[in-house]
Amino acid sequence: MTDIASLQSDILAQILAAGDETALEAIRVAALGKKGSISELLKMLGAMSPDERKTQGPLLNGLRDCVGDAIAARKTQLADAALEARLKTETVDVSLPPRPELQGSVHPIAQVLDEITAIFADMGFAVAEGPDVEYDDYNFTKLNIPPDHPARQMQDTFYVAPQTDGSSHVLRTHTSPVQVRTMLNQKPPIRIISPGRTYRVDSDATHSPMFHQVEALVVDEGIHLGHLKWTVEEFCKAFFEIDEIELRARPSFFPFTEPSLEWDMRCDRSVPGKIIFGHGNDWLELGGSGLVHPRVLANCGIDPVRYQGFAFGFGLDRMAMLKYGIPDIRSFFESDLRWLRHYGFAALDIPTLDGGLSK
Ligand code: 2NM
Repeated sequence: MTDIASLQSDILAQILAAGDETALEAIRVAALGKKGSISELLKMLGAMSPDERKTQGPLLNGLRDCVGDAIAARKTQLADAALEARLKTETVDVSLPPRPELQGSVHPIAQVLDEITAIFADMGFAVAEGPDVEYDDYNFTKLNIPPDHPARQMQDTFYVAPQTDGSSHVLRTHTSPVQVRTMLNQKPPIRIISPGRTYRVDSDATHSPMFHQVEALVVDEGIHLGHLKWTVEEFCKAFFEIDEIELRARPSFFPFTEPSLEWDMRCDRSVPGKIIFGHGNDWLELGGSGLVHPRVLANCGIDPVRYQGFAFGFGLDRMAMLKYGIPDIRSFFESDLRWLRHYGFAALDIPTLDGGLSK
């Protein structure tokens, strides 16, 4: 007869020593499984005499219950310990800063466009837009550049295949056709800027076949060169973020303006790779301008006796290059992420023009 007390203490010791649920389960099978040590003893009860069964029965049942309870208790203990260990290793530090999300940045051309739009909006200009594929008529003819005019060769043009309706299209070489569309559709007073993509057959470090222009147009009664000069000056002060500037006007020629002027701003280029605006012994070319040619006004349905206009235009890409020190125009369109991170602007930055340069 096996000593029940020593079997019990032996199994209980094993249960306490079990390090995980697998070991505990092996102990359970060895004791209470079909062929387990306790099960085998319980099977022997049937062969005992009634007296023997009376004494052995409660003892063996007690052993079975005691071991069963000990296993259940140890199981809970092991599960609690496992959870405790997981909680210790898998702690969440809620005080950690969030992982930075990958963020895009605003392209310098988009930034400069926002800045320029804000400056002109302050002066009461609306933004006008038009298609990149333009009527030859709007891009050239209405702007006083008839089909055989030599000025057509001034800007090497991308021609689009002739249309079935006989109309001739080009990739617009400037945004002036947007001015034409506006004058055809609106009555003066007109105050608009027309930013957008423009196209010319040209490609080197300072010319891209696709580039961006902004042109401004004002049409009203009594418009003269003084209005033009003031507007160019105010724009330059706001855009380059300086109070004192000196502008120089040079006579020029454009078929669509008379007289025509080109504007330079005083600057300092004595430090290599750097341009200081406002003072110095050099001049920076800004762009062209003039009083809208009376023939252009008439072509667009505006009475040139009653109304006068001024217009000017400049390259958006060139403005971005000057203001933010970007040396090669082609880099704008290469989509190089390192370049975009370097020259890009934080999203949601409102172009207040009080710190763009100090970035
Ligand atoms: C320039 C220079 C001079 C210009 C003229 C017109 C229009 F449609 F009113 F005649 N739009 N833009 C103009 C005049 C543009 O860019 C260098």
